[in-house]
Amino acid sequence: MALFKRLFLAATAISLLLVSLLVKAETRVIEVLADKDSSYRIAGQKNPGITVKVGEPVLLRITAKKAKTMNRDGSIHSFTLLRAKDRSRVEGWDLMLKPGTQEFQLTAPTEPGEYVVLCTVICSDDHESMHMKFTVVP
Ligand SMILES: [Cu+2]
Repeated sequence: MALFKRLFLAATAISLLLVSLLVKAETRVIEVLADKDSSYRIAGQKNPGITVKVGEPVLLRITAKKAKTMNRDGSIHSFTLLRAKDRSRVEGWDLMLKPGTQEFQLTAPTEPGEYVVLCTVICSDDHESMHMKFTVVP
């Protein structure tokens, strides 16, 4: 009986590991640069924007470079997602950025539509212009 239990636990552990590896392999990686001139950049995009599927798992890899000013806690930019229609924040998508590269494992919003990414850190005189389009498709 004890052996059965141990085998069962081992099998459960292995299958959980396999499932998590599969999920990881499927996760799309989105790389963003939060740049020193208070703008978001995405390699290969002139007019940067992000499109995701409803509920899609995404890994955001954000590199932040300091502009002129920063928050007291050391955050130099943020990556904050708002619904375009009412400017309300999307839970779990208010990411404070420290200098360097950080990764965030997130799930796309469950509601399709237009969203806005913006920076909530007063990072320079151009801070107000630090935003980009974010679209959630069904
Ligand atoms: Cu900023």
